[in-house]
Amino acid sequence: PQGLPASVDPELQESLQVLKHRITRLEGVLTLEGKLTEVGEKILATNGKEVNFETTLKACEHAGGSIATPRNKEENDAILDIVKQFNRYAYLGIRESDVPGEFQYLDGKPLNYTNWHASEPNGKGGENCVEMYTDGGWNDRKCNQYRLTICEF
Ligand code: 291
Ligand code: CA
Repeated sequence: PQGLPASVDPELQESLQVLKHRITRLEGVLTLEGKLTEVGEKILATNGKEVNFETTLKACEHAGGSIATPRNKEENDAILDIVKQFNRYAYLGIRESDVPGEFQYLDGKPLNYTNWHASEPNGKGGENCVEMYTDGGWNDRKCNQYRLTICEF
């Protein structure tokens, strides 16, 4: 019925519908339990643990995802909801580049959305990671702090 060529086997189509329905129900249950937040095509999740930046990267990768990276206001707000629920700052998937004071995504691409807290970033090369405050603002910060793990999938 949706997005599939008419040539696809009707029984296969029916199976897909059933699977989609079951996934939607699972997402509902996990959202209700506060274990999952959906924002656009992205799923955000936390394990409630506070670890340093490197450990956050590994935990998210191990789970099959990556560290939460807000790419627009909607995503920033969704991450903020989790930060506020746990009342803990969280590291984001953003790092300082080779140019002190310039930050980039983990793949090296330039940021196309920012939400720096007033007078941030101020580390001038000495604070290479970025944390989200409980008001959603960003602060460059050393990478060795214990911060709430939030992953995206
Ligand atoms: C101040 C601001 C932030 C900065 C932070 C850290 C604290 O926030 O200047 O921009 O990232 O200090 O330098 O690091 C230590 N060692 O205290 C206040 C929040 C703690
Ligand atoms: Ca700072």
